[in-house]
Amino acid sequence: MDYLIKSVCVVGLGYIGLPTAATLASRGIDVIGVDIDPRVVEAINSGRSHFREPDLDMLLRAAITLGKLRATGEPEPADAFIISVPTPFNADHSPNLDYIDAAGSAIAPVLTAGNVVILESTSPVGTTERLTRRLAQIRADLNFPPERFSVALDVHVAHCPERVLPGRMVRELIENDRIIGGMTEACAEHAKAVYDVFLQGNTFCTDAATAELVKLAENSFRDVNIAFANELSVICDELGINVWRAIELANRHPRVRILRPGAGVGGHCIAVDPWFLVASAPERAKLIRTAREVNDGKPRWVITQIHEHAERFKKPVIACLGLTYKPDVDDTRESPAMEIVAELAGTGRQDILVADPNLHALPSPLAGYPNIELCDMRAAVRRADIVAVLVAHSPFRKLPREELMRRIVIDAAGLAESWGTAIDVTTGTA
Ligand code: SAJ
Repeated sequence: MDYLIKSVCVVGLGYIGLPTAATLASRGIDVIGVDIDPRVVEAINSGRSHFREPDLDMLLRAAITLGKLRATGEPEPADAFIISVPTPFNADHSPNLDYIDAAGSAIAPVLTAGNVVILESTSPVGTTERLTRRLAQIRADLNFPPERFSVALDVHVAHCPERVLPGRMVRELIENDRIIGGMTEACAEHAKAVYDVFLQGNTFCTDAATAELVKLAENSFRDVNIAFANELSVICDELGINVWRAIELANRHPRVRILRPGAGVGGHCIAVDPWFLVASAPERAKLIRTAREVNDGKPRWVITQIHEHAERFKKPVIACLGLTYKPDVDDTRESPAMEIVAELAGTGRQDILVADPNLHALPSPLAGYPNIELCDMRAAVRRADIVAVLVAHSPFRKLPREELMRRIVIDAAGLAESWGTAIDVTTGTA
């Protein structure tokens, strides 16, 4: 069956919703973007993205200028609905589905027969079914998918998890393969019609629960692999071995691909999603839980290393290089570097100089500390007793080697190789 998609309502204009909305609009679809934050709505309607992402501003400006994208606070009728709202976790690591529930309640009144509703937010297994039940409850006049195959549905529902990498979203959105999990086969086919509008990658259809699990498995796979690398870095430090060199050599094996150790795992995906699997099967998800714990423990280990070196100074000046959750982005959410800087500053025993080429101001959680100063990376190194490299931002590679050689360098990000080896470097780099 052919499904015609002329208009799409995207609920949640964040890191995924906005690039998706702009991409659909760039292909001639009439897109209504919905966000609960009026500042976001206003910025988008004036052609500005509220976060930095390569090429997104250009795409967005074109969509707004052509009149194909309009942001608003309330959902409006459309052929298809895409829900891309956050799925955080609660204090006990259980998933918080409030935003998805709220999005379901918001779109339900404007649904009509012939619609498809797509959940893109990363979700615990069973969430698409939960969303379907909610929609069916509110709209008893429409026929929604039951758990088993059915015919003559009024509204199709599917899960199509996003997979784009921040920093490369605009390209990956079009090029990456996508998994489409329908509540029924027809639901998956209908959702596929939406992605056929812009997708160059392949689509693979399955059921909703499998699609939910696949997305969680992808991010857990990466988390487990990074935990392995982080554990190796701690072992290597104890044995006096350069972990970066060791991993580089191990990866020369054709079937070995160890990821990079670091100051910890941050962001709103890899540090969050594995917990959804743990919450679904707490007794079974042993490895996945341990990986989370290993990665969450890494910032503390880096802090201990810094403190050990700081002991020899009366009031040490510590330059912390990098604050964001990963290299070459401006996103500090769940950033291990933020955690490290806050903890170091909190002791009050040291002055902290923070340098991050992607940030123009200290993020609010750090702004209140009197002993943290944001400064240029070269000035930070020049003034510091100890240099802690927390994020491998590209510009740090150009730091003058002679300046670094006169300092204690604690390299949690693996940049020492780019400065040459004759630097007193610690933390898993020997
Ligand atoms: N990290 C390491 N070592 C590595 C790679 C990453 O310590 O070798 C750290 C990063 O520094 C960062 C964290 O892990 O703190 C996550 O970074 P990332 O680049 O691995 O992933 P995200 O969170 O930016 O995006 C991930 C991607 N998932 C996968 O690669 C399987 C992306 O494709 C997903 O769309 C995204 O999660 C998401 O939204 O789920």
